[in-house]
Amino acid sequence: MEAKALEGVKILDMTHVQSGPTCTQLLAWFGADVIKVERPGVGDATRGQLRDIPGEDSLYFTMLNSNKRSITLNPKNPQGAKIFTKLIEECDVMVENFAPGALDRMGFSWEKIQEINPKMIYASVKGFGPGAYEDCKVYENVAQCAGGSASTTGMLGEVPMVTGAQIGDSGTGLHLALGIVTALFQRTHSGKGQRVETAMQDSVLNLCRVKLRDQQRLNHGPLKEYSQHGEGIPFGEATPRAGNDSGGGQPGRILKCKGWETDPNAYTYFITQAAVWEKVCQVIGKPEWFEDERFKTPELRLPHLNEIFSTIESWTMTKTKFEVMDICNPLDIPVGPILSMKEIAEDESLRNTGTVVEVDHPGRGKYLTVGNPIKLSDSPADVKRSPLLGEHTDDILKEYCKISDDDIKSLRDSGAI
Ligand code: CAO
Repeated sequence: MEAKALEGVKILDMTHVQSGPTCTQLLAWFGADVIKVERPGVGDATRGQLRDIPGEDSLYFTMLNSNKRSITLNPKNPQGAKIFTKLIEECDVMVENFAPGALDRMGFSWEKIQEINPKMIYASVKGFGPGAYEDCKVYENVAQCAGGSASTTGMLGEVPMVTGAQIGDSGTGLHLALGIVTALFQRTHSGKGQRVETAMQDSVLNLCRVKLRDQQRLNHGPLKEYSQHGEGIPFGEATPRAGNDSGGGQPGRILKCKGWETDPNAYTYFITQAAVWEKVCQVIGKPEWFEDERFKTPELRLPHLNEIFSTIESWTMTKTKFEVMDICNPLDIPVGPILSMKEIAEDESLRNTGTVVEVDHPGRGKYLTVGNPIKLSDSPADVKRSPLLGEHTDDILKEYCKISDDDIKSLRDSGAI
């Protein structure tokens, strides 16, 4: 078998729910040995959440815990604490996303972990960084709101909106994974471990930094590329909700396509990129627009975006979203169909690249999951099903702690595993 990029790296995975598991799943795809520590008899709460098949691990769990091994262990039990200490000695990285202080309450503070293993990289996700809210428990949508995303998402004049993309959870998990591999790299020359911390609020803000850009641009005048400017709606003090306006300097909108009356996803995103303006005029049957004084430059077009896009929409409504793609792509006009999750699940090219993968599970049978979106030519990710609760407890205890079958039995009797 080919060696993987992170082969030999041992991860003590204390994560649960989504943010932490996203991170450790990535590390597992890159070849790390990820040992998921779960509470005996209970496990990660998501195993039982949003179940579609009674009694079986939920898709919520199975889609976030591929390629990991599961050990049940209670570090609060005195014998469990000894095993946990041994695992800290043996591993390179420990990852957790418990509520603030939970690991300290288990008796394993950062200071204690460093004492046990000075080379340990200790990585954690919390909702907020140090400050007024550092003790708060945080879920996805709270992070989206506190990170500035919700105030800038949605339609102008309507309520703030959270997005379907899990930028708070999975976004933070991604940031954490980068922090871990960076710390692993630094350890190769420093010889020391370190602490890696990511706050969900910070990660969300990092992903919507263009909105903080616009906040500062507002001090110097209106944001001319926002539709509201063309509509004569004055700006307030803060970056407004931009609807479906394009985030960059090239105006774009979501437009109806053939079938929109019955299909909620019969839409396309259409960008009137300046460089292809002439082609846009031609393709929508308005070649005269190219000479029209009102539309001559991108700047001149800004106050007329409603007229421009409603005319383009009259054209897109005569085509399916895929026909729009087929016609515009060869002309370099940037468009994108609004794909439903059903269409994504059935998309052949996503299957071919391993981005959408079918996996077989002993309890639930076949299910789809999202594979590694980061493709390494020398370290391809083979997606393996998520582990059953405690499936690898005995193996890991023997391998990492050299414990005999008899001792495993007594550990089990004591509730430590
Ligand atoms: N054995 C024994 N006890 C265990 C255990 C194990 N293997 N694993 C966890 N526990 C215990 C913890 O020690 C903790 O106990 P105490 O509260 O008595 O110290 C308890 O389980 C629950 O931990 P929690 O407070 O983290 O869990 P919660 O369900 O109440 O909160 C969440 C969930 C996500 C809000 C919280 O963990 C959090 O804010 N995490 C940080 C931010 C985060 O990652 N949010 C993303 C959520 S979605 O990805």
